[in-house]
Amino acid sequence: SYKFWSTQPVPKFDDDAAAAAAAASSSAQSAAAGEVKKEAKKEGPIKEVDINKVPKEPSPLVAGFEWSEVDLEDPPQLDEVQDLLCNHYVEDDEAMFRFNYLKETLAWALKAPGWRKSWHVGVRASKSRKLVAFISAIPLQLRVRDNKIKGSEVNFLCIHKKLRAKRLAPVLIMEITRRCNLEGVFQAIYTAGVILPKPVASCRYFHRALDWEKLYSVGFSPLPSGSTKQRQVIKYRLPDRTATPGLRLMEAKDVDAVHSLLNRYLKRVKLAQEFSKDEVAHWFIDNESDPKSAKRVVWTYVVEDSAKKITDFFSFYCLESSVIHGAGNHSTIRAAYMFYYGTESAFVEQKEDKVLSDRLNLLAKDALILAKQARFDVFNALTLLDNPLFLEKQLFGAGDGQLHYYLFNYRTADLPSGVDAGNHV
Ligand code: YNC
Ligand code: MG
Repeated sequence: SYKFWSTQPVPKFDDDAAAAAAAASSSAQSAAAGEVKKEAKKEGPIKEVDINKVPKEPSPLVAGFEWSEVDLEDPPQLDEVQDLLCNHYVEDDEAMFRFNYLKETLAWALKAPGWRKSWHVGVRASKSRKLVAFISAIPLQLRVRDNKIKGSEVNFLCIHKKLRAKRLAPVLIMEITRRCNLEGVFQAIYTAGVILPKPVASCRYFHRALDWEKLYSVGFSPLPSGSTKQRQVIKYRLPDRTATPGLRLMEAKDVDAVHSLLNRYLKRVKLAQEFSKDEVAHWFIDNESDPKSAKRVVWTYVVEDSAKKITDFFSFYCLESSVIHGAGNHSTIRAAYMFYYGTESAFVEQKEDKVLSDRLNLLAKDALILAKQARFDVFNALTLLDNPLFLEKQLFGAGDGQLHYYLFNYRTADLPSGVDAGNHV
């Protein structure tokens, strides 16, 4: 029924996506689309917003609660956000594991270039001052097919477990919308594990064990019937050293080359962020130089050839999960998430992606080796970008989790089954 979402500028489930695509592509084709029974809806914004009519003040909260911008530059306030998320954020369907963002990861995700404090929105209990809910946005430039959109990415919507099912989420979503609108931003991208009207793409999570025994002992990995623990351990064993010649950690001097390669590589997909050089430096270079540091958030490796040209890069970031009813030795799982990558092999004329597939398998295997060296227990990846070219070969298995991608106030035809979206922390 979607009492809230049916009032918002998002496509309905029965919006005719094929007609939207046809209408977007050419007038000749939209004439053809006219033959389809439903009216062809145009690609683009769903609702025009008059910035002068955007309320200057938030709508009031129920008695006992108040709005509170969170200052993430103030360590105790960053602690409060981490504490809220660590106890109340996303869990798997069986409530066995819950995302546990490091403070460093939160600061990285929420203080991307152009960030503003007014988009880090908290709700506090008036008496105790306790932070009980949060929602955030960061600015970004999106490209949907050939259209560029100045938008935002909304993330970290979280409500304390004791305040659930009280219709507070719509209030938070309308407040972050108001704050985006005030800055002239009328479109947004967001992801969720739940189905809402209406995903533009849907991805599945895949997992590749790095420490199978640990994953088995915390209940993350099953023992397949007909296998033994020892055989599982052997199956996931990795070489000690990486295999790609010229592979090294990305440095500040690589920003131009990675920026060029990343944006060219992303042109191959229909929905992606467009990165500025500042954004490349922010998202790919960690302040922590030691690749084994426990405070490190993101790892980016480049491949430099003998002519000193950067031919490839890949990256992964750290996101731990806490083991909710951890009776055993382990209270957290350290997961590396495949982030962005790019390779000149994508631009080689080739039959059936053979060159690209071989190259990505080499790079992905090195990513697994490096993640293992950085003490990760599992490597996760979604079915997006070119990931399906290496997932099976590198022994990733399909998980239960889905991730749906959504656009706010923007209509476009569906993207082919998820292999076609940008990444998301
Ligand atoms: C969700 N994840 O359907 P209807 S993802 C959006 N995203 O509305 P109540 C959600 N909407 O069906 P609760 C949602 N989950 O009546 C539920 N909803 O139309 C909808 N979990 O509200 C739901 N974090 O307050 C329903 O529900 C309405 O108390 C019900 O709160 C929900 O960050 C939630 O999974 C998720 O903390 C906050 O369960 C709570 O259950 C919780 O009665 C654990 O809400 C943590 C969790 C979500 C992670 C994420 C992306 C959020 C995107 C929000 C949409 C942004 C739109 C763009 C705005 C900017 C526009 C510009 C410009
Ligand atoms: Mg609620």
